[in-house]
Amino acid sequence: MHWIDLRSDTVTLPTPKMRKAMAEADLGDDVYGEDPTINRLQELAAERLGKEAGLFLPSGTMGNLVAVLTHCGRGDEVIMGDHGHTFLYEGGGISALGGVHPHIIPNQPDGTLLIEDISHAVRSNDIHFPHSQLLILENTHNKCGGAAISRQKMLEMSDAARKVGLAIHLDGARIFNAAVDQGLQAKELTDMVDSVTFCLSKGLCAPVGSVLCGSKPFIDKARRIRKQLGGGMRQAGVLAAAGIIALEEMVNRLKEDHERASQLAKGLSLIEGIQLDKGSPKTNMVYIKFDPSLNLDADTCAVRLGEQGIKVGITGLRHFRLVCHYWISDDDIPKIIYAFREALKKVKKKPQES
Ligand code: TLP
Repeated sequence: MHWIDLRSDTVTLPTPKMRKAMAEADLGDDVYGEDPTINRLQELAAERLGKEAGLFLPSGTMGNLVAVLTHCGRGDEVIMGDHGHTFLYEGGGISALGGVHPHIIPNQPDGTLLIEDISHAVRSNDIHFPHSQLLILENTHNKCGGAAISRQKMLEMSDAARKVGLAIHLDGARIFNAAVDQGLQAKELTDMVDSVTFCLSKGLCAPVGSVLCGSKPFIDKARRIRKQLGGGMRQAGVLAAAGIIALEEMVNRLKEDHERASQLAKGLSLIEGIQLDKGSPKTNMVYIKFDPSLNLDADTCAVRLGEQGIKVGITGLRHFRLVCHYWISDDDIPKIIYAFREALKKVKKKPQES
Protein backbone atom coordinates (compact mmCIF):
# COMPACT_ATOMS: atom_id res chain seq x y z
CA MET A 1 0.00 0.00 0.00
CA HIS A 2 1.19 3.55 -0.74
CA TRP A 3 0.90 5.30 2.61
CA ILE A 4 0.24 8.99 2.96
CA ASP A 5 2.20 9.53 6.15
CA LEU A 6 1.39 12.80 7.93
CA ARG A 7 2.71 11.81 11.37
CA SER A 8 5.85 13.91 11.01
CA ASP A 9 8.40 15.24 8.54
CA THR A 10 10.84 12.90 10.30
CA VAL A 11 9.37 10.08 8.16
CA THR A 12 10.85 11.50 4.95
CA LEU A 13 13.02 9.12 2.94
CA PRO A 14 16.16 10.24 1.12
CA THR A 15 15.69 11.34 -2.49
CA PRO A 16 17.24 9.29 -5.34
CA LYS A 17 19.94 11.98 -5.70
CA MET A 18 20.79 11.63 -2.01
CA ARG A 19 21.07 7.85 -2.30
CA LYS A 20 23.47 8.24 -5.23
CA ALA A 21 25.60 10.81 -3.37
CA MET A 22 25.69 8.50 -0.34
CA ALA A 23 26.94 5.61 -2.43
CA GLU A 24 29.68 7.75 -3.98
CA ALA A 25 30.77 9.77 -0.93
CA ASP A 26 34.47 10.25 -0.10
CA LEU A 27 35.01 8.88 3.39
CA GLY A 28 37.51 8.91 6.24
CA ASP A 29 37.57 8.50 10.02
CA ASP A 30 35.73 11.48 11.47
CA VAL A 31 37.04 10.87 15.01
CA TYR A 32 40.42 11.85 13.47
CA GLY A 33 38.63 14.73 11.70
CA GLU A 34 39.43 13.02 8.38
CA ASP A 35 36.05 12.50 6.73
CA PRO A 36 36.08 15.03 3.86
CA THR A 37 32.32 14.80 3.32
CA ILE A 38 31.52 15.48 6.98
CA ASN A 39 34.02 18.35 7.00
CA ARG A 40 32.32 19.86 3.96
CA LEU A 41 28.86 19.51 5.49
CA GLN A 42 29.99 21.11 8.76
CA GLU A 43 31.55 24.08 6.92
CA LEU A 44 28.47 24.52 4.76
CA ALA A 45 26.14 24.36 7.77
CA ALA A 46 28.21 26.88 9.75
CA GLU A 47 28.26 29.22 6.76
CA ARG A 48 24.46 28.97 6.28
CA LEU A 49 23.85 29.72 9.96
CA GLY A 50 26.46 32.47 10.23
CA LYS A 51 28.63 30.63 12.77
CA GLU A 52 32.35 29.79 12.86
CA ALA A 53 32.04 26.01 13.05
CA GLY A 54 29.66 23.05 12.90
CA LEU A 55 29.48 19.54 14.36
CA PHE A 56 27.63 16.65 12.71
CA LEU A 57 25.47 14.63 15.11
CA PRO A 58 23.17 11.63 14.79
CA SER A 59 19.99 13.45 15.89
CA GLY A 60 18.41 16.70 16.99
CA THR A 61 18.00 15.26 20.48
CA MET A 62 21.74 14.62 20.75
CA GLY A 63 22.41 18.07 19.26
CA ASN A 64 20.41 19.80 21.98
CA LEU A 65 21.93 17.57 24.67
CA VAL A 66 25.50 18.22 23.53
CA ALA A 67 24.75 21.96 23.36
CA VAL A 68 23.37 22.02 26.92
CA LEU A 69 26.29 19.98 28.27
CA THR A 70 28.73 22.30 26.51
CA HIS A 71 27.14 25.44 27.96
CA CYS A 72 26.37 24.09 31.46
CA GLY A 73 27.94 22.19 34.35
CA ARG A 74 26.18 19.95 36.90
CA GLY A 75 23.72 21.90 39.02
CA ASP A 76 23.39 24.72 36.50
CA GLU A 77 19.93 25.74 35.44
CA VAL A 78 18.47 26.01 31.92
CA ILE A 79 15.49 28.29 31.31
CA MET A 80 13.13 27.18 28.53
CA GLY A 81 9.50 27.19 27.43
CA ASP A 82 7.03 24.73 28.95
CA HIS A 83 6.12 23.59 25.39
CA GLY A 84 9.77 23.27 24.32
CA HIS A 85 10.93 20.06 22.68
CA THR A 86 13.92 19.80 25.02
CA PHE A 87 11.60 19.93 28.01
CA LEU A 88 8.86 17.64 26.66
CA TYR A 89 10.39 15.11 24.31
CA GLU A 90 14.07 14.51 24.97
CA GLY A 91 13.79 11.94 27.75
CA GLY A 92 14.93 14.40 30.40
CA GLY A 93 18.43 13.82 29.02
CA ILE A 94 19.85 17.10 30.29
CA SER A 95 18.99 16.08 33.87
CA ALA A 96 19.66 12.37 33.51
CA LEU A 97 23.05 12.72 31.85
CA GLY A 98 24.17 16.25 32.68
CA GLY A 99 22.75 16.98 36.13
CA VAL A 100 21.30 20.14 34.57
CA HIS A 101 18.18 21.60 36.16
CA PRO A 102 15.28 22.67 33.87
CA HIS A 103 13.39 25.84 34.78
CA ILE A 104 10.29 26.27 32.64
CA ILE A 105 8.42 29.45 31.83
CA PRO A 106 5.22 29.66 29.73
CA ASN A 107 5.45 29.55 25.96
CA GLN A 108 3.13 32.06 24.34
CA PRO A 109 0.84 30.64 21.60
CA ASP A 110 3.26 32.00 18.96
CA GLY A 111 6.15 30.02 20.48
CA THR A 112 7.85 33.05 22.04
CA LEU A 113 8.76 33.68 25.68
CA LEU A 114 7.85 36.93 27.46
CA ILE A 115 10.77 39.22 28.21
CA GLU A 116 9.64 39.68 31.82
CA ASP A 117 9.38 35.90 32.28
CA ILE A 118 12.96 35.47 31.06
CA SER A 119 14.26 38.22 33.35
CA HIS A 120 12.34 37.00 36.41
CA ALA A 121 13.37 33.38 35.92
CA VAL A 122 17.02 34.21 36.53
CA ARG A 123 18.12 33.38 40.07
CA SER A 124 19.90 35.75 42.39
CA ASN A 125 23.31 34.88 43.77
CA ASP A 126 22.11 32.89 46.77
CA ILE A 127 23.48 29.49 47.81
CA HIS A 128 19.91 28.12 47.95
CA PHE A 129 19.52 28.45 44.21
CA PRO A 130 20.96 26.74 41.19
CA HIS A 131 23.05 28.93 38.91
CA SER A 132 21.06 30.20 35.90
CA GLN A 133 23.26 29.59 32.88
CA LEU A 134 21.36 29.14 29.63
CA LEU A 135 18.17 30.06 27.76
CA ILE A 136 16.80 27.67 25.10
CA LEU A 137 14.63 29.05 22.29
CA GLU A 138 12.88 27.01 19.56
CA ASN A 139 12.14 28.15 15.98
CA THR A 140 9.94 26.97 14.28
CA HIS A 141 8.09 26.02 17.43
CA ASN A 142 6.77 22.50 17.04
CA LYS A 143 4.25 22.29 19.89
CA CYS A 144 3.07 25.86 19.23
CA GLY A 145 1.71 24.81 15.86
CA GLY A 146 4.95 25.04 13.88
CA ALA A 147 5.09 28.80 14.51
CA ALA A 148 7.87 30.72 12.76
CA ILE A 149 9.32 33.31 15.12
CA SER A 150 10.41 36.63 13.61
CA ARG A 151 13.93 38.09 13.68
CA GLN A 152 12.62 40.96 15.80
CA LYS A 153 11.24 38.59 18.47
CA MET A 154 14.44 36.51 18.39
CA LEU A 155 16.45 39.70 18.98
CA GLU A 156 14.20 40.85 21.83
CA MET A 157 14.32 37.48 23.66
CA SER A 158 18.09 37.18 23.16
CA ASP A 159 18.73 40.75 24.37
CA ALA A 160 16.70 40.03 27.50
CA ALA A 161 18.74 36.88 28.14
CA ARG A 162 22.09 38.62 27.59
CA LYS A 163 21.17 41.46 29.94
CA VAL A 164 20.80 38.93 32.78
CA GLY A 165 23.96 37.04 31.82
CA LEU A 166 22.47 33.96 30.12
CA ALA A 167 23.99 32.16 27.15
CA ILE A 168 21.47 31.29 24.40
CA HIS A 169 20.93 28.03 22.53
CA LEU A 170 18.40 27.73 19.71
CA ASP A 171 16.67 24.44 18.93
CA GLY A 172 16.36 25.21 15.24
CA ALA A 173 15.34 21.71 14.20
CA ARG A 174 13.20 23.39 11.51
CA ILE A 175 15.02 26.74 11.25
CA PHE A 176 14.93 26.57 7.44
CA ASN A 177 11.11 26.32 7.55
CA ALA A 178 11.13 29.47 9.69
CA ALA A 179 13.48 31.24 7.30
CA VAL A 180 11.67 30.27 4.10
CA ASP A 181 8.32 31.19 5.64
CA GLN A 182 9.56 34.74 6.28
CA GLY A 183 11.67 35.18 3.15
CA LEU A 184 14.84 35.36 5.26
CA GLN A 185 18.22 33.67 5.23
CA ALA A 186 18.53 31.25 8.14
CA LYS A 187 21.46 33.22 9.55
CA GLU A 188 19.15 36.19 10.10
CA LEU A 189 17.35 34.07 12.68
CA THR A 190 20.50 32.68 14.30
CA ASP A 191 23.08 35.48 14.46
CA MET A 192 21.77 36.58 17.88
CA VAL A 193 22.23 33.16 19.60
CA ASP A 194 25.44 31.47 20.79
CA SER A 195 24.62 28.02 19.46
CA VAL A 196 22.01 26.43 17.21
CA THR A 197 21.08 22.88 16.23
CA PHE A 198 19.15 22.11 13.06
CA CYS A 199 17.95 18.82 11.57
CA LEU A 200 18.78 17.45 8.14
CA SER A 201 16.39 14.55 8.54
CA LYS A 202 13.05 16.35 8.77
CA GLY A 203 11.67 18.47 5.92
CA LEU A 204 15.11 18.48 4.28
CA CYS A 205 14.80 14.70 3.66
CA ALA A 206 18.24 13.39 4.64
CA PRO A 207 17.97 9.98 6.32
CA VAL A 208 19.94 10.84 9.48
CA GLY A 209 21.64 13.78 11.11
CA SER A 210 21.65 17.20 12.68
CA VAL A 211 24.34 19.87 12.89
CA LEU A 212 25.24 21.94 15.96
CA CYS A 213 26.81 25.29 15.07
CA GLY A 214 28.58 27.89 17.18
CA SER A 215 31.96 29.54 17.79
CA LYS A 216 35.12 27.51 17.15
CA PRO A 217 35.98 27.08 20.88
CA PHE A 218 32.36 26.07 21.60
CA ILE A 219 32.40 23.42 18.86
CA ASP A 220 35.83 22.12 20.00
CA LYS A 221 34.36 21.55 23.46
CA ALA A 222 31.14 20.09 22.00
CA ARG A 223 33.21 17.58 19.98
CA ARG A 224 34.69 16.18 23.21
CA ILE A 225 31.21 15.87 24.73
CA ARG A 226 29.81 14.17 21.62
CA LYS A 227 32.62 11.62 21.97
CA GLN A 228 31.81 11.07 25.67
CA LEU A 229 28.22 10.32 24.67
CA GLY A 230 29.39 7.78 22.10
CA GLY A 231 28.57 10.01 19.17
CA GLY A 232 31.94 9.86 17.34
CA MET A 233 30.71 8.30 14.11
CA ARG A 234 33.77 7.31 12.04
CA GLN A 235 32.91 7.04 8.29
CA ALA A 236 29.58 8.85 8.62
CA GLY A 237 30.29 10.79 5.43
CA VAL A 238 27.81 8.37 3.85
CA LEU A 239 25.18 10.23 5.88
CA ALA A 240 26.70 13.68 5.53
CA ALA A 241 26.60 13.32 1.71
CA ALA A 242 22.81 13.35 1.89
CA GLY A 243 23.01 16.28 4.31
CA ILE A 244 24.93 18.36 1.76
CA ILE A 245 22.18 17.83 -0.81
CA ALA A 246 19.61 18.64 1.88
CA LEU A 247 21.25 22.02 2.46
CA GLU A 248 22.02 22.84 -1.15
CA GLU A 249 18.82 21.68 -2.82
CA MET A 250 16.00 21.06 -0.38
CA VAL A 251 15.67 24.35 1.50
CA ASN A 252 13.77 26.55 -0.95
CA ARG A 253 11.22 23.87 -1.76
CA LEU A 254 10.05 23.86 1.89
CA LYS A 255 7.61 26.59 0.90
CA GLU A 256 5.74 23.98 -1.16
CA ASP A 257 5.11 22.05 2.07
CA HIS A 258 3.80 25.22 3.69
CA GLU A 259 1.46 25.83 0.74
CA ARG A 260 0.17 22.25 0.88
CA ALA A 261 -0.43 22.61 4.62
CA SER A 262 -2.57 25.68 3.83
CA GLN A 263 -4.55 23.77 1.20
CA LEU A 264 -5.07 20.87 3.57
CA ALA A 265 -6.17 23.16 6.41
CA LYS A 266 -8.59 24.97 4.11
CA GLY A 267 -10.23 21.72 2.98
CA LEU A 268 -10.44 20.21 6.47
CA SER A 269 -11.92 23.39 7.95
CA LEU A 270 -14.95 22.95 5.65
CA ILE A 271 -15.83 19.59 7.23
CA GLU A 272 -18.46 19.88 9.94
CA GLY A 273 -17.03 18.84 13.28
CA ILE A 274 -13.39 19.72 12.49
CA GLN A 275 -11.82 22.85 13.92
CA LEU A 276 -8.39 24.20 13.13
CA ASP A 277 -6.27 25.21 16.11
CA LYS A 278 -6.07 28.99 16.34
CA GLY A 279 -3.68 30.27 13.69
CA SER A 280 -3.12 26.82 12.13
CA PRO A 281 -1.45 26.09 9.81
CA LYS A 282 1.85 27.70 10.62
CA THR A 283 4.58 26.56 8.22
CA ASN A 284 4.25 22.80 7.44
CA MET A 285 2.07 21.67 10.37
CA VAL A 286 -1.72 21.51 10.56
CA TYR A 287 -3.14 21.05 14.05
CA ILE A 288 -6.87 20.15 14.16
CA LYS A 289 -9.38 19.02 16.75
CA PHE A 290 -12.82 17.45 16.68
CA ASP A 291 -15.81 19.22 18.07
CA PRO A 292 -16.49 17.57 21.48
CA SER A 293 -20.12 16.99 20.41
CA LEU A 294 -18.86 14.47 17.82
CA ASN A 295 -18.95 10.91 19.02
CA LEU A 296 -15.44 10.21 17.76
CA ASP A 297 -12.04 10.14 19.40
CA ALA A 298 -8.69 10.54 17.70
CA ASP A 299 -7.68 6.86 18.13
CA THR A 300 -10.82 5.56 16.42
CA CYS A 301 -10.52 8.10 13.64
CA ALA A 302 -6.85 7.20 13.11
CA VAL A 303 -7.84 3.54 12.59
CA ARG A 304 -10.44 4.58 9.98
CA LEU A 305 -7.92 6.81 8.22
CA GLY A 306 -5.41 3.96 8.33
CA GLU A 307 -7.87 1.77 6.43
CA GLN A 308 -7.71 4.43 3.70
CA GLY A 309 -3.89 4.48 3.65
CA ILE A 310 -3.38 7.58 5.77
CA LYS A 311 -1.26 7.86 8.92
CA VAL A 312 -1.82 10.80 11.26
CA GLY A 313 -0.17 12.06 14.45
CA ILE A 314 -2.43 11.88 17.50
CA THR A 315 -1.72 14.72 19.92
CA GLY A 316 -4.71 14.48 22.27
CA LEU A 317 -8.09 12.85 22.88
CA ARG A 318 -9.59 14.61 19.83
CA HIS A 319 -6.51 16.34 18.52
CA PHE A 320 -4.19 15.67 15.56
CA ARG A 321 -0.98 17.00 14.06
CA LEU A 322 -0.71 16.61 10.28
CA VAL A 323 2.71 17.42 8.86
CA CYS A 324 3.35 18.16 5.18
CA HIS A 325 6.71 17.21 3.70
CA TYR A 326 8.50 16.24 0.49
CA TRP A 327 6.63 12.93 0.13
CA ILE A 328 3.17 14.52 0.39
CA SER A 329 2.11 15.63 -3.10
CA ASP A 330 -0.57 17.99 -4.41
CA ASP A 331 -2.61 14.91 -5.40
CA ASP A 332 -2.55 13.63 -1.82
CA ILE A 333 -4.32 16.70 -0.37
CA PRO A 334 -7.83 15.96 -1.76
CA LYS A 335 -7.37 12.28 -0.81
CA ILE A 336 -6.67 13.25 2.82
CA ILE A 337 -9.66 15.60 2.95
CA TYR A 338 -11.90 12.90 1.44
CA ALA A 339 -10.64 10.33 3.97
CA PHE A 340 -11.47 12.61 6.91
CA ARG A 341 -14.92 13.29 5.41
CA GLU A 342 -15.55 9.53 5.13
CA ALA A 343 -14.25 8.85 8.66
CA LEU A 344 -16.59 11.48 10.09
CA LYS A 345 -19.60 10.40 8.00
CA LYS A 346 -20.20 7.32 10.13
CA VAL A 347 -20.35 9.40 13.30
CA LYS A 348 -23.56 10.29 15.04
CA LYS A 349 -23.55 13.56 16.99
CA LYS A 350 -23.89 13.17 20.77
CA PRO A 351 -27.33 14.25 21.98
CA GLN A 352 -27.24 17.78 23.44
CA GLU A 353 -27.21 17.75 27.24
CA SER A 354 -30.23 19.50 28.72
N1 TLP B 1 10.46 16.12 16.85
C1 TLP B 1 9.69 14.94 16.55
C2 TLP B 1 9.16 14.29 17.81
O1 TLP B 1 10.17 14.11 18.73
C3 TLP B 1 8.06 15.06 18.49
C4 TLP B 1 8.57 15.31 15.59
O2 TLP B 1 7.98 14.38 15.05
O3 TLP B 1 8.31 16.51 15.39
N2 TLP B 1 13.68 19.66 18.22
C5 TLP B 1 12.46 19.76 17.67
C6 TLP B 1 11.79 21.08 17.61
C7 TLP B 1 11.84 18.61 17.14
O4 TLP B 1 10.64 18.73 16.61
C8 TLP B 1 12.51 17.38 17.20
C9 TLP B 1 11.86 16.12 16.69
C10 TLP B 1 13.79 17.33 17.78
C11 TLP B 1 14.35 18.50 18.29
C12 TLP B 1 14.57 16.04 17.92
O5 TLP B 1 15.02 15.60 16.70
P1 TLP B 1 15.45 14.04 16.53
O6 TLP B 1 14.18 13.30 16.27
O7 TLP B 1 16.37 14.07 15.36
O8 TLP B 1 16.12 13.61 17.76
